[in-house]
Amino acid sequence: MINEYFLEKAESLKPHLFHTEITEKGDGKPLKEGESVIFDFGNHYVGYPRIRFSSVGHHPDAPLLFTVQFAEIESEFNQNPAEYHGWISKSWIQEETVHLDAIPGVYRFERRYAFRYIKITIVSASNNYTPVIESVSADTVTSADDSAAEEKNFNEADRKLDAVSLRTLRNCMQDVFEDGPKRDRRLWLGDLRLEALANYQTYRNYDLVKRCLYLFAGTTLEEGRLANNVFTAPEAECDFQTMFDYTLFFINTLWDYYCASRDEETLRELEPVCMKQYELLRECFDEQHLLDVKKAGNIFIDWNFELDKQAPGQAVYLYGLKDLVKIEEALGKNCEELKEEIRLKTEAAEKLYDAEKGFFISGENGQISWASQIWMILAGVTDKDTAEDILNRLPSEENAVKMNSPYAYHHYIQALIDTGMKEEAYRAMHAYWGGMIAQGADTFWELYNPEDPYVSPYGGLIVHSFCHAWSCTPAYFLRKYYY
Ligand code: RAM
Repeated sequence: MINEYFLEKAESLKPHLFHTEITEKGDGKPLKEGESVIFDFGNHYVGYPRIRFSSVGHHPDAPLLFTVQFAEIESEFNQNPAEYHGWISKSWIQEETVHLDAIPGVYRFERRYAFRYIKITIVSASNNYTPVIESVSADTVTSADDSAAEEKNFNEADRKLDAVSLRTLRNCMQDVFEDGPKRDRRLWLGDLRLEALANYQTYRNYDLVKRCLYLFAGTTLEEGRLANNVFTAPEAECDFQTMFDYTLFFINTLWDYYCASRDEETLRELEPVCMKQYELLRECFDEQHLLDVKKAGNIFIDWNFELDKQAPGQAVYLYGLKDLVKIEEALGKNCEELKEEIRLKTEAAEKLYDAEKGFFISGENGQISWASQIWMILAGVTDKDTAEDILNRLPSEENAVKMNSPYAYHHYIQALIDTGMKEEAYRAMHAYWGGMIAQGADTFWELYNPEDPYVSPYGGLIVHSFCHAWSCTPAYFLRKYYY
């Protein structure tokens, strides 16, 4: 369903893009067929590259054919695109084979790329000339205003963590808050929520969050259900898929936006969208008030196919509803019914706590996972002491299903902080995100499991995004809780 009024609002909030020109010079060496050269720009960028060629020998009498690969991290070049057979399209692989007819001349890419490294391989020239790469440049873009993020008196390790987080967020801030500028280059609800939180502490581009909220509200599925992501080109249109938890996060994102901006008009206009989601999702529970995962459909929580989603799903529902109460109260509405719903679902959630095991369990097989503990704590199902006890014992619980993404880790850090375990949170944050930095990350990655570096929900690392916005939240934590 398209809501023209909401989409017009979103359109009027289109961001200004800041452009920066970058250039790396070639070494002047003529390149024979089959030879390659890698240009390193020293940091991660998003933009439109161009390559300037000259040649030695006679006047070029045949077009130059060459391949260009763009990599966010250098080890992407070790992955062979031909060996990727995963379920996500290989069209995401950043590789092009192109012709240049007039030399000397410049080849310009119309498509936007995300890269630090650009590798050029000569496929074919002719016997009468040899190409030379004069330079590789790019018109780089972001809607983040670099001058807006406040300088803080960070120690060295925190400065690095913050800088890589900012680079990640900045490069995902384009026409909307993208999930990743390499892939999927679009607006996802779960990602938006975390990007917005980091943005309030850094670039403070409130209008971009507002635009994204209106894009979701302006393009819903039947009955007004929010999709899990929205396309913005050629026209705004939502995807056909939903996720139970992502739908609820619209409520949290709107509330966070209101707290940061105090924009009551937006709160008022989008409140009915939140209520609609509640009306639709409250149907997904059984008579015991427990989440019926079949009715709930897709629940994301983390990129982990082993994970049982019932307990964390139940908790995310409460987490969403608690912010819905705040929205209703801020608008002076009666929310007794909502509070009763929270009471019933909390009672049911409490029953998922297995006193013998000392953990929340999920699903028919009573699975123990990090995600279940974390979400139950975030949803306020436990008291502080129980939360602290759970979080203290969790790392040594061998059988607990672990986390694969910085997205899941974000919630772990938040749960520690909410429980008053700020020091543990600080250490965990440095250990995890610092692990990516130790491997040379200029921007944080979509997936990172230190114990399983090759873990991939897609079937290959070559389609992973290595600048993924949901991993940018150390900047949020550091700035909000530590400085
Ligand atoms: C990935 C996207 C996005 C995430 C979804 C669930 O494909 O990149 O970051 O929100 O999955």
